[in-house]
Amino acid sequence: MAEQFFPEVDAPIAYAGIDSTDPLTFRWYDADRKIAGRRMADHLRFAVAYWHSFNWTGFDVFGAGALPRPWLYDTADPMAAAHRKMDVAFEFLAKLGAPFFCFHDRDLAPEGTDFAESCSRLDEMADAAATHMETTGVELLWGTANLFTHPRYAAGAATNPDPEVFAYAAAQVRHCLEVTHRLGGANYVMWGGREGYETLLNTDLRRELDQMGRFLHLVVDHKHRIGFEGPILLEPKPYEPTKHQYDFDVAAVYAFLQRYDLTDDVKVNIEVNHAELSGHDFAHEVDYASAVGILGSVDANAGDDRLGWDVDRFPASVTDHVLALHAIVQAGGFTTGGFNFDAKLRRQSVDRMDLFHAHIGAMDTLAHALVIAVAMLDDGALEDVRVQRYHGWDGELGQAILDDGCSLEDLYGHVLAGNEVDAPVSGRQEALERVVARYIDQARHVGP
Ligand code: XUL
Ligand code: CO
Repeated sequence: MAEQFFPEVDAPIAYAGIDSTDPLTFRWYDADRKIAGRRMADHLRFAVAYWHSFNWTGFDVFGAGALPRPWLYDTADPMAAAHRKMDVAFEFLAKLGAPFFCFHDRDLAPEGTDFAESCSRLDEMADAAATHMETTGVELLWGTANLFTHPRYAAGAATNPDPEVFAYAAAQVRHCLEVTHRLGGANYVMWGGREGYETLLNTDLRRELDQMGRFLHLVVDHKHRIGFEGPILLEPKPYEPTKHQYDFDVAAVYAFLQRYDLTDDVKVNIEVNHAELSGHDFAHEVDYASAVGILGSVDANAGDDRLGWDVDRFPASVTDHVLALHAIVQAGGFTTGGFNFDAKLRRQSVDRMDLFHAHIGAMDTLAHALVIAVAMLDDGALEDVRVQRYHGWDGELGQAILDDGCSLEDLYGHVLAGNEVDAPVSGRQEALERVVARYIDQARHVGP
């Protein structure tokens, strides 16, 4: 075995109960514990993101980073560095006890001097990953092609004005999808970071949308051709890097999928910080996706109340996640999806162990939110109130309105006949906020 990068951790991080003061233990995440009919691990399906954790030095737009990632600084032999990075990544995954990882093609293997070399490098690293996966039992939640870093994609990939760039992106996705398939990936993700525009002055928006629809169809066709069973997931984000991204939010993605007849094969990967950038709560995006049947997976992270950009913090607020967990469990939970930590350390977090503290904390945050959400669902704490609030729709008038035979004329007659509206009923928001607060307080009594 290669030299250990995290010698401080000599066994997988264990659950030690909510009173544990050992920072290298879980206080809420108890992988095998059954809750709402499933193991906690199967509800949450945690994944570590290869890019932020192993492929990022900590640089920001104002300066270089200094995170301890020696393989990123020693560029003499890029493939040796890629293997070293992978050894460390799987050491970390195994010691953390995360069941999944996610990658971009370029995270695993550096781009070569031409496309063929890029492919062979990725194949070599995929073979190495397969061996690591076998040894550790770690699985692949999803793979994705990086269609945004290289300057060739400055004006977009699928939406590029140059069809040669479209072709290049298609070739790259074809290869990455096959690698993802070979590694047993449960999903394939596409984040359209540069699929949008900087200015409408030079943009044919209608044409770009058609190109994106065409691209997605090519990907879906290929997925069927090779027998990849997981869904293709689009990842909504309103802007950054571009001024406007077409996959703005879940609603925009759903409209796009309907227009191009892709709702059978494509779902969404919802990222918390992206939801916030689009002006929504994370729970809104989850609820919307669930309502229209395209909830796929989640990129778990957190924004910052006062910073209007994609800061990708590790999630630390239980309260912020309770409603989203409630919606996910209520929707039947993840099928192929999971919680991928698309989150990065702060630039000053330069101790090796910070990566453990970040992930352990994030896993506990979501496990804690899961426990609260399940308790509320078990008691119908919110659901009973919701059912009651809409009960009129189960009655005679509600059913008649929903019936195709009902006209505006009928309703005019109904009201004219003297059916005045009763006094408005309270929406009870503050009372419900108290209910949620009570479940949060009481979680330590219900477990885990
Ligand atoms: C960027 C982002 C990406 C995608 C995968 O904001 O979230 O890391 O998750 O390309
Ligand atoms: Co993401």
